[in-house]
Amino acid sequence: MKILILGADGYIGWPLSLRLLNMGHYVNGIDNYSRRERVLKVDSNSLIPISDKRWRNKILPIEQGSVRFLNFLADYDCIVHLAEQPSAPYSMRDMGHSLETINQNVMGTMNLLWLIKEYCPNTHLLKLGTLGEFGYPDCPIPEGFIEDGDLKGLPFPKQAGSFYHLSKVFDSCCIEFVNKIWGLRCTDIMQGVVFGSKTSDIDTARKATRFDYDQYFGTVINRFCAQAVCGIPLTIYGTGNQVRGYLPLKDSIECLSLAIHNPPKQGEYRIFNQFAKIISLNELAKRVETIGNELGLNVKTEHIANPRVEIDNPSYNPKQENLKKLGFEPKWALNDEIRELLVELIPYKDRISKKVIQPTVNWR
Ligand code: USQ
Repeated sequence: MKILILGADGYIGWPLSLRLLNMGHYVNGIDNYSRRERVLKVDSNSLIPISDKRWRNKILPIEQGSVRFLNFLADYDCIVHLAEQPSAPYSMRDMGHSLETINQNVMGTMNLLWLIKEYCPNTHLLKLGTLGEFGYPDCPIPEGFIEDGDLKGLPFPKQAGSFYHLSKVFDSCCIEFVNKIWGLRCTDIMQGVVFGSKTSDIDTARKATRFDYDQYFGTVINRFCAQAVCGIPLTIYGTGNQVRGYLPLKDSIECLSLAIHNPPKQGEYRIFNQFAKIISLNELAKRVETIGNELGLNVKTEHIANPRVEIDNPSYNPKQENLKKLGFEPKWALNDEIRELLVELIPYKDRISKKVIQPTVNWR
């Protein structure tokens, strides 16, 4: 297959590119390196060092690409769109950062949808959304559409928890709309919180993917593990009863790869709820603490005032059928994943900047 990856330098884009290359596909990547720049701007850096120039081809930010320059899009079987600002706290920092997020994410998606219509209406668009688009309602969350009753077939309500999540909601609405009016074939991935640094394709230090732990770009398990290795109490926000769907990086790559190899039919818009384990923050923190202490670290936990506005919903229940039908099945144990990550991070502990860990962005 010929696959174009937008956001190919990122935490997920890079290992996905490696996987597809290893499978023998023709893979091209586009990235404007905005993630690298944003992390540096908040005085942090990838904890695991990553190489400087990983893509030989021309780096071309989507928003600078005009229709004239992008007619090569017609060559691809699949376009994977990962090129977005991915952080909820970053989007809640102030007006400028919320506008930057909405602008990059929504405009990038809009540009891309028009380009696909113009140049490659048969190409499969695989777009990364987020499970947080649905919020945390007190009922099972279907894969995008209400499954029974009078409202059957209508889109399941979206309840975003940040301007970042709102940008993804708007993306999804646009994709669903262009599917209806132009018949584009799209997969919209509602992905949970990804953690970890390893996939089977990352077999040398040169192939490492970035690993962030700062208050903006580090996801919670990655942050807890970094905090554990450098002796900072794990920062549990609020009660710690918040429940989320998590998946290790290796499952994220596996699922995206399944979606690429099993494209939707022409004119089909499908949604995948992509996660592997549903668990509360307190449970996660307890596991990191226990495993860290077994490894000789002195791990402590701390509940700090929640800077976000969040719901505790212990009955959180997103459904997952579409990926299972394609053969997805998590084959790991959370404790093993946490142990592997802690062991991997220990040698880098002196690279951790303690001043970028505590949250300073308040949702209120
Ligand atoms: N949290 C803590 N302590 C921390 C950091 C986070 O208790 O030090 C809590 C948060 O309050 C939240 C949970 O951990 O309840 C998850 O936070 P997160 O920062 O790991 O994840 P989130 O902001 O929801 O966003 C991440 C990715 C985003 C992706 C999303 C999937 O950054 O790109 O879309 O996970 S989901 O959460 O399902 O919407």
